Amino acid sequence: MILMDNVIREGHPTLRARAKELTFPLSKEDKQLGQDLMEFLINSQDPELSEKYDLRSGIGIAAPQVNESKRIFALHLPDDSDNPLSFVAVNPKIVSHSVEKTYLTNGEGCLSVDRNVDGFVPRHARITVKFFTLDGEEKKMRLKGLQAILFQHELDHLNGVMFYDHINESNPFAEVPNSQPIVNN
Ligand code: NB4
Ligand code: NI
Repeated sequence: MILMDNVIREGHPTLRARAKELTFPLSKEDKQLGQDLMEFLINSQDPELSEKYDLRSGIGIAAPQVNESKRIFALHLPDDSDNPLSFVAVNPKIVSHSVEKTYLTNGEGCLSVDRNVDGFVPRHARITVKFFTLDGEEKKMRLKGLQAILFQHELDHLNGVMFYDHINESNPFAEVPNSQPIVNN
């Protein structure tokens, strides 16, 4: 079971590495890793279990965050405007994206960052993605809104990119041209 002690924090070199692609069929260990990432998200969103195990609540987590430099992550947004999202993605990629941008008006956080970093994180508003399931089935889907932001945040982790790398250094709240902000919290 993944606990916060298993989550590496900024400064750890694994968070800045490009993670390795997985090959199919997945090893038992890699399948287990995918299941463990999803289990962490479910536990972290359960009021009793998150309290019991002192978990920070998450809607996504990527393998490099548990010091496994592999191209796999889990997303779990069960009640996102009657459009639930929950899957483990292996070797994920963005095949196309909108020109329009989006961002969370309250900014982003990260399980690997123990501080608040203010500022807008510009993301593609809509993306078409491809990935493989743990069983090696290829999926293609279109994501928008928070789901699109979440996928891009996790894909960044596989490429050694942190959310604050995208924040305008001189003005963290600078207007994001051609964007549709998402008001959260
Ligand atoms: C990834 C997200 C940061 C911004 C927006 C939000 C939460 C994370 C990080 C975009 C992606 C983790 C992975 C939340 C959260 C809303 C839904 C359902 C019920 C509580 C939960 C709280 F927990 N970010 N945490 N941060 N990351 N919304 N929600 N709610 O997930 O570092 O790389 O349970
Ligand atoms: Ni993160």
